[in-house]
Amino acid sequence: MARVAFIVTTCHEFEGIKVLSSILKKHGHHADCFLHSEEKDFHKAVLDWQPDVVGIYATTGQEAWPYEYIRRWKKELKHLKVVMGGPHPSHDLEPLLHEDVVDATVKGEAEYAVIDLVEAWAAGRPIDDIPNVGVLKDGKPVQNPIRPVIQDLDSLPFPDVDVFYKYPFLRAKRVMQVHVSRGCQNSCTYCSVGLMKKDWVSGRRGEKFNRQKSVDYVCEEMNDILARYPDFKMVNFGDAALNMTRGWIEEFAEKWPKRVGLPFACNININYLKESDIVALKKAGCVSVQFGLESGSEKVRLEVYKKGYTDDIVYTIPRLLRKHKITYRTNNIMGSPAETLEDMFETARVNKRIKPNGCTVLIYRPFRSTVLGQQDFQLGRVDEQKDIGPSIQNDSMMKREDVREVVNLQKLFNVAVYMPGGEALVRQLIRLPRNKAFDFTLLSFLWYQHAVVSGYGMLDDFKLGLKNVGQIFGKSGVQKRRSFLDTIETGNEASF
Ligand code: B12
Ligand code: SF4
Repeated sequence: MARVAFIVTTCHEFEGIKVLSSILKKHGHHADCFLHSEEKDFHKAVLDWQPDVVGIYATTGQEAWPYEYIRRWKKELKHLKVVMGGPHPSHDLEPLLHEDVVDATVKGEAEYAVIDLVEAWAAGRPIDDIPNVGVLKDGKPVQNPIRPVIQDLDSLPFPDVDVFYKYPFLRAKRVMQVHVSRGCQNSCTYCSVGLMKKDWVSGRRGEKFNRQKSVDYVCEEMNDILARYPDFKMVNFGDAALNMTRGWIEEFAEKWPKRVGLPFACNININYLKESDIVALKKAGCVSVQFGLESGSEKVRLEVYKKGYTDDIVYTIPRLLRKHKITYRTNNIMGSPAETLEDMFETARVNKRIKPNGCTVLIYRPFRSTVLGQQDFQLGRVDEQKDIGPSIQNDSMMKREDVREVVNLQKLFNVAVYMPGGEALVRQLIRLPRNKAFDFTLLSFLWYQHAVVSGYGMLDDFKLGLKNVGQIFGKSGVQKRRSFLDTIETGNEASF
C-alpha cells in the first residue's frame, strides 16, 4: 500500500486533493496533505510522514516552488516518486524536463490515473501506458491519451476534508469550502475552462463535461462533514456556477434548508439565471453571489471574451438580486489585449451603475491554457522575461505602453467605483509610480468586501493575511515570496 503526500502552498482547502485523497484511501492507500503555511517545519513534516509518492497541485506559475524541497526529500527517501497534477501540467509538460524532481504528470481528472500510477510504482511496473499520465521518453515529454471524465460525480466517495481540517486554522474558520460540480456552461476565451472542455473530454459520444452532484449527495456530504466539524457557520460553493443544471437549484431550495440549513455564498452565470432561480437561491439560504462582469464594454464581453453577457443581462440581473435581497460582487479584468485604458474606466463606470456590494479586480494573465492566451503568445504580445509570480492580482505580463497605468488602475479600481469624484482622482493617481499605498488600497477593499459583504468574517480573513504578510506581491518559484493576494480566498476564482 502506498503512502501519498499532497503538498500545496496556498492556505485553502483544495477540492481536487480532497477527492484524490478519499479515492486513494478507498483503494487501501494512505494519503495526507501538507500545507506550507501551516507547518512549522515543512521539510521535516513531510519527511517524517515517510511518503512513497509526493503529489503537487499546480496552477501556472505555481509549479516550481517545491522543487528544492523535493530534491532534499529525494536524497533522504531513495524510493520517492513525484507526480504533478492540476491545470498547469494538464496543458504544459515542461515540469517533466526537471527530471531530478518530477517523475510523472497527470492531465485532467486524476482519480483513476493516480490509483494506477501509485500501484504501478509500488509494484515496480512501467507507468508509460497509463492513460492521463505524462512521462519523459528519450528526453522528450510524452502525454498519454486521457480517459473519459467521470460522468457520475455521485459515484465518487465523499471528499476527504480531514486532510485539510487537521489544521486548526482551516477547521476553525466560519466558512466551509465546498464543490458540487465540474465544468461550466460558458467557454470564456480568457479562462482555461474553454480548452479543458475540448481537451479533457475523450470525444466519446454522449460524454458530458458539465456535471453536478445530486442534491441528495450534497446534503449527505455536508452532514457527514458537519457531524465531525460542527462549528462552520456558512458554506461557500467554489464551483464556476451553482446554476449549472436546469432544475437543480429548485430541488436544492427544497432540500438544503431542511437537511443542512447553513447560509451560503456561490458563483453564478448570469446569462443562465432567471428570476425564478434567484427566488430559489434566496429560499435555499443564499446570502451572497459573485459573477464575472469582466468588461464594461458589451463588444469586448461578447466578441472577444465570448462571455455571453449582453448589456441587457448585465443591467437586469443586479436589479433582480437587489429586489430579492441577495448581495452581489463582480469580477473584473484589467489589461487584456482587447481593452484600452478608457475601456477599463468604462468597466468602473458600469460597476458604479449596477451597484455591486464589492468588486474583485484581477489583472489579465495570458495562460497558454486559454484561447486568448495562446493568441497572445503567438502574436508576441507577452513579455516572457517578466516574472509576475503566480498571481493574477499582482502585475501584468502584457507588452503595453500603459502597463503602469493599468496595474495602478487595478489597485485603485474600487476608489473609482465607490468614492464620490473617485474616477477623476484615480485618473491622476495612476500616472504615479506603483507603490505600497496602492497595493494596500486594493487589499483593504478586498478584505472589507470579502470579509464583511460576503460574510467570510473579518478575523478569519485578517488572520489569513497575517500568515502570509511577508510574501506580498511575490515572484514565481520561491515559496517564500508568494503573493499575499494569492492567499485570500476571494470566494470565487471561476470568473477570471
Ligand atoms: C475553485 C478554484 C480556486 C479556489 C480553490 C483552488 C482549487 N484548485 O481548489 C481558489 C480560490 C483558492 C483558487 C485560487 C487560484 N486559482 Co483557481 N480555480 C478554481 C476553479 C474555479 C475550480 C477548481 C476546482 O476545484 N475544480 C474541481 C476539482 C475537483 O478539480 P481540480 O481542482 O481541477 O482537480 C482535479 C485535477 O486537476 C487533478 N488534480 C488536482 N490536484 C492534483 C494533484 C495531483 C498530485 C494530481 C496528480 C492531480 C491533481 O485531479 C483532480 C480530480 O479530478 C478553477 C476553474 C475550473 N473550473 O477548474 C480555477 C483555476 C484552477 N484557477 C486558476 C488560477 C489562475 C488561480 C489562481 C492563481 C488565481 C490567483 N489568485 O491569482 C489561484 C492559485 C491558487 C492555487 N494554489 O491553486 C486557473 C488556473 C489556470 C492555469 N492554467 O494555471 C483556473 C483553471 C481558472 C482559469 N483562470 O482558467 N482557485
Ligand atoms: S470565466 Fe467563469 S464563466 Fe467563463 S468559462 Fe471560466 S468558469 Fe465559466
